[in-house]
Amino acid sequence: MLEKELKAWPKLLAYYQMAAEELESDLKIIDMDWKIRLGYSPIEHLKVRIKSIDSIQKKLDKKGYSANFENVKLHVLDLVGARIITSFEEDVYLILAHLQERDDYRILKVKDYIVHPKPSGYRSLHVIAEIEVVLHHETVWIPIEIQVRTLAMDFWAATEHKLQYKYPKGNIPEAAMIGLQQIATTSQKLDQGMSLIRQEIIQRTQEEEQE
Ligand code: 0O2
Repeated sequence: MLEKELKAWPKLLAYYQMAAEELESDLKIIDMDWKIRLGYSPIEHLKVRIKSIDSIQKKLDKKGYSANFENVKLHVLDLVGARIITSFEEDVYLILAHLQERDDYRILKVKDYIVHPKPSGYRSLHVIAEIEVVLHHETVWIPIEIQVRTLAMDFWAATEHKLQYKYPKGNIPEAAMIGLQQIATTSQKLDQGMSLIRQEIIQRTQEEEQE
């Protein structure tokens, strides 16, 4: 049903495609700029995707909306999504600060599941925004979602996501849920440990430079 409607709406889909191109190119440019200027980029790697029709349908079903264009526009704000992976937790917030400074992004909402992890143990920073796409005769703002997280957070999320296929949500045995929460805590400790080591190295290097 939704597939049929979306196929009949190529202009809107084209806007989302353009937004995905713009987003990917912006993020790659930021990454290059950081590397050239500072010798270090907070972006370890990144991926931009357009949500599959199946996935859009599932999201609408989950939220109780019927499958039509209007509901997609209003309620599926992650149709264009980027996932940025960083090495360190501090880098997540460097990326957020950069996005907040830009005029071609309008930040609508920030969901900080790092400070407030989900009950499952999921940690990540979600930035819901609009990206400016400049066309020949008009400028359009398209909704996007950028998920920013460390390698450790991503390891947990990607692996847990795979397990959900084996045990669709709600059916995960309690022991497995507790196990996943414990591993999430371990991944948090990994992040904290790495950040501590990094701070010590930076401090030592600064002290040596002053000597
Ligand atoms: P996909 O394939 O990753 O896109 P929203 O649906 O965004 O309007 P909601 O449901 O509150 O509102 O969204 P939330 O929880 O802020 O963000 C949903 C996305 O976060 C999911 O996207 C996942 O990518 C990720 N996520 C949230 N909770 C978990 C979790 O417990 N485990 C894992 N592995 N990922 C999680 P989608 O749309 O489900 O799928």
